[in-house]
This record gives sequence, structure tokens and C-alpha cells, in this order.
Amino acid sequence: MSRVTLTQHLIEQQRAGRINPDLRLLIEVVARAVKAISVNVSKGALAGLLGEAGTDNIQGEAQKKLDVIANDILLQANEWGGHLAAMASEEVEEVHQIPFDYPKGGYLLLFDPLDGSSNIDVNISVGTIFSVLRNVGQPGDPSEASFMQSGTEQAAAGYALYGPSTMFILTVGHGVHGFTLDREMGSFVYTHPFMTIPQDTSEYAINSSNARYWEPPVQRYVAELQAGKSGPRGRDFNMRWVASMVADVHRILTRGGVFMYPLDEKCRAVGGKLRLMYEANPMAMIVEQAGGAASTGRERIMTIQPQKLHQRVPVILGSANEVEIACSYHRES
Ligand code: P6P
Repeated sequence: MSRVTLTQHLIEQQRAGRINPDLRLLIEVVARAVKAISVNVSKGALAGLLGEAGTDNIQGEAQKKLDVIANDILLQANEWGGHLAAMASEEVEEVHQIPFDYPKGGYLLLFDPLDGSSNIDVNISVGTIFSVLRNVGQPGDPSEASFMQSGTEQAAAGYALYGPSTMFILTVGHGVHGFTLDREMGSFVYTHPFMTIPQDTSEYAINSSNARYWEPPVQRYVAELQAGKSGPRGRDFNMRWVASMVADVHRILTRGGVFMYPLDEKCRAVGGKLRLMYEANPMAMIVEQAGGAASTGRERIMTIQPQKLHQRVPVILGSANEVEIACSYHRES
């Protein structure tokens, strides 16, 4: 096993002109914060960190203690470096400005500090998702408008998965690369170069308890998968649903699959379940960089022009040929 670490990989990316020193620092700081989050997540009950914080986030969802801890770790880790103009978090309604006594940089960092946290108390994998944009706004404190850039403008995207091992998955626009945390050394080791998603798959992920709320094209698509060998697809399919997007996406990045959180009658009023800026867009960049596809069913996720920082969108992503079939049914309907 090569012992190339994340730091060496980033130095090599910088030497090749693919990233600049500020983006390298940003990624290293996020990776260091992710290690601190991993330590807290793995302590769980031992440190009294399970359960609810007693507060709600801006989505009106009850926050877990670890949601708040992960959010604080990421904010504090990134404030001092001079690489960021501002930050945005699922857990914070407003744009988080860099404190006045620190220098500002040219990047905007967005994150879901602990995605899937409803799984924390039952010890199922959770993750951190992050997206990096360039600050193209006017001088001074960035506003929400500075963040309203489509997913194609992302300079980098990635996630951490706190599973049996802690992994850090990263793209800066030149393929997807995976790193595994060596807890003894305290460093991320480069274990998964150029991760790719097979074009075809026999595995799908969707919360089937919402079936009666789905739109007709999704009902048709999933019914055909469930019909298996005797149905129009002529082969059997398998289903997985972790209810932790990072875990489901990582499985797809590793062995293929299609993940769906489509528009349904329950979430239609708010535009979808998952958030565009710090869930759908970073995952879409990763999936596309790995040869997959990411759509709302009606349009490519990465070309959506955002209107609000916390806006939600439908998501169908993964193996390109399956995403295309699902989208074709939307076009026909
Ligand atoms: P449901 C976690 O809360 C999350 O945002 C994603 O990580 C996950 O895919 C989805 O929601 C699960 O939603 O409705 O199945 O609980």
C-alpha cells in the first residue's frame, strides 16, 4: 500500500498547476477539521455526545449535539487561515462572515457539517459534505448573493464518511480521489485514485415509504426495477437505503448504483428534500467527475441557477445509463 498522504497529493496537484496555495490550505484545513469531527463521532455515548442539542436548525429540524459540535469545528478551523471570504452552513441561517481580526481570502466554503445525523444515535454511518466556490462578489463582506453560483462554478467538492473507516473523498475538477484515515499516524492515506462509477448498475436507493407521493415517471421507473427479470428491464435489481446521503453516494462511487430523492407530493411545496448548495451540488460534481450523472429528473443539477442559500432540489444521481432512463421517463410524462 502506497503511503502517499493527502498533503503529498495536494502538493503534487499544486505543482501540476491544478490548485493554488490558498485552495490547498483550504482543503488541508477542512481535512483536519474532519479528523476532529471523526474523533467526536467515534466517541458517541462514551462522551455523552449522543442525542439532541435541544435546539432547531434553520430548517426547523431538531439538532443533534454532534450537529452543533461538527458545525463549530468547521467554522473555527476555517476562520483564521486567510483563504476564505465567508462560509455557509446547513446549520446557520445567515452567511458566516470571517471575524474582522482575520484576513480574508478568495474562496467561499459551504458545508453540511453532519449529514444523516438522524443515524447518529443508532450508530449508522454519517458524513460531512463540502463545496468550494470562488468569491466573485464586490469587495467587503460577501452577501448571500455572492454564493448564488451554479454547481459548474465549484472549485472543489468533497465529503468525509464516518464509517467503519473514516474516508475523505475529494475532487478539484481532475477526477475523484479517496483517502483513508490512518488513526495511528493521524494522516489521510491516498487509497482510492481516480474513483469511477460504472455506467450501468443493478442497485438503486430510494425511500420507498414515499412511493404513494412520487410523480408518475418515478413510479414507473421504480416499478420496472421492482418487476426485475420478468419485467421490461429483464433483470433483477437490488435496493439499499441508508438514509445517510454520504453513505449511499459513497457506495455508488465505489460499486455503482442510482440514488433518488425525487420531487414528491410531501416535499413539492419546498422544492425537494435535499439542499442544492451543500448537498446536491457537491455530490453532483463528485458524481460527474467519476463518470456518473446528476439530475433533478428534469435538468442537470450543476446548471441550476441558485436563488436561495438553503434551497432544496430533487436528486437523481449515479450510474449514467440509469439516470438517463429515469430522466427519459420525466421527459415522456
Ligand atoms: P429520509 C439525511 O437527513 C438526509 O438529508 C440525507 O442524508 C438522506 O439521504 C435523506 O435525508 C434521508 O431522508 O426521508 O429517508 O429520512
